[in-house]
Amino acid sequence: MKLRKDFLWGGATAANQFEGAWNVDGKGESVSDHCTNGSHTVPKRVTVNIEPDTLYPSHEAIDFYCHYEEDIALFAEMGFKCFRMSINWTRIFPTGMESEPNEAGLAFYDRVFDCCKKHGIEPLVTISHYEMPYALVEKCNGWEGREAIGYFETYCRVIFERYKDKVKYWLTFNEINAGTMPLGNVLSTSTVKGYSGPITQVPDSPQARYQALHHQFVASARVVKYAHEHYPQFLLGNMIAFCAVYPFTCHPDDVLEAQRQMRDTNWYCSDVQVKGEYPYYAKAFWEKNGIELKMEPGDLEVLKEGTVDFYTFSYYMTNCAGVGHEEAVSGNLTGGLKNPYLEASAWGWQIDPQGLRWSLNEIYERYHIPLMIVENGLGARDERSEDGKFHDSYRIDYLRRHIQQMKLAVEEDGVDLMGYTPWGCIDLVSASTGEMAKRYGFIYVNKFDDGTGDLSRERKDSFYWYKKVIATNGEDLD
Ligand code: BGP
Repeated sequence: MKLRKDFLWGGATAANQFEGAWNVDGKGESVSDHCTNGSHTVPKRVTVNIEPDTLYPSHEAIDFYCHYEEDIALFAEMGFKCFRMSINWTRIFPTGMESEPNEAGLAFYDRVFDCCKKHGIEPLVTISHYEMPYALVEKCNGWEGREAIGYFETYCRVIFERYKDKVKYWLTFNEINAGTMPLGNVLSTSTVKGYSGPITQVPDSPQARYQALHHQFVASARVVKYAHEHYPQFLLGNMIAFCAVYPFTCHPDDVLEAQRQMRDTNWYCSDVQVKGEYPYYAKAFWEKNGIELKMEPGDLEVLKEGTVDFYTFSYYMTNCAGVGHEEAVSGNLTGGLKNPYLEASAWGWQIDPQGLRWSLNEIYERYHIPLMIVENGLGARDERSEDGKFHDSYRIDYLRRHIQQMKLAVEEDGVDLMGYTPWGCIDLVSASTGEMAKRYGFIYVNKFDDGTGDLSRERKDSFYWYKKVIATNGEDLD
């Protein structure tokens, strides 16, 4: 077995983290536009009002809005077959509530998709990637309000119809399982009405958050169902921040704790979106946490009818779980216990290539639908070398080891994998910290944490390496 001939090699981005042009051509404000910068040690803040003299990294980001032709040409030079990007809801519906879409916003994505087509690149579009209109935060506390479902459906119907001949692959919500964690309040469920302060200290209401998550499940299922009925050529996927958890030891307490965390953070969401129903332990979970979900007649049916065609996920690290152990580490959305066998990135995310093979098998065994890795990569500081170039051998090493394990999962284990789009293929703003210094790209962008920089683009060593990887369909990883 080999990787598919039409394997979707590419890279991934999100509108709020790279487009900039936050208030241009009729665009409204998204929840991301209300987030300041931060760092590994100082959390970013969300603010009710846009404060003067405060840096909001999404406002300019790396200005893909004006550089898209240059950037897509660079992706094409690397041989990308696929480009994961998101549509900024507020470019299409500035407050989320208009009855007519904003033509200038629609026209922008026409230009982007046309440019992809010119270069033979297939777009993979995330419909909602941490970009809810801020006006909906004010109106209905983000996804807690059931009316958000209808606004989302209107948005989806418009973009489906407009781009039906240009886009085949769609993901409904980025990392929908962020809603299972308090940190998800800001970017994911957007349940931050009236709150200004650090994103780590939002007053958390599990009741509101899980209600919001239920609304996202219903919204996702409704639009998947609608797309299947009207656009049979579309393929729709879910998107999970796969938080792989190992037991810290073989003590049964640790094994059970790891199982609990796998359920609560991963399977709870993907069971709904892939199997079309809440898992059997959901009821006990709600009871234990004092959650009373309000469901309307038809909700459970639509979850059944709107299951996804493929499963996508982000994979950065693994964590350990157990009872009575101490040394903690951070990670993508969730932290955990330090694994003594692994090293971590400068931001404390534990690097575990074999964990990717393990995760691919765990997921495929459970669902048996095609998988796609839509985020993976190393956030690192890049320093210019004396010869003026960026020699990012550490990034190449990280990606090489992950691709090796990904191939083992396909070639030795038989997992059905559609593609691989590493995160931040061009340097962009970090979602968790708002930094530019945490770089993932094959392409360096001259933009810094204080907002300065001329936005010029340069190829790093990893650019040439990844080009060779794609050209050989993953055979040459040297
Ligand atoms: C995921 C998000 C992305 C992205 C990535 C890397 O959670 O889907 O938006 O940012 O993580 O995380 P960070 O930017 O915090 O390093």
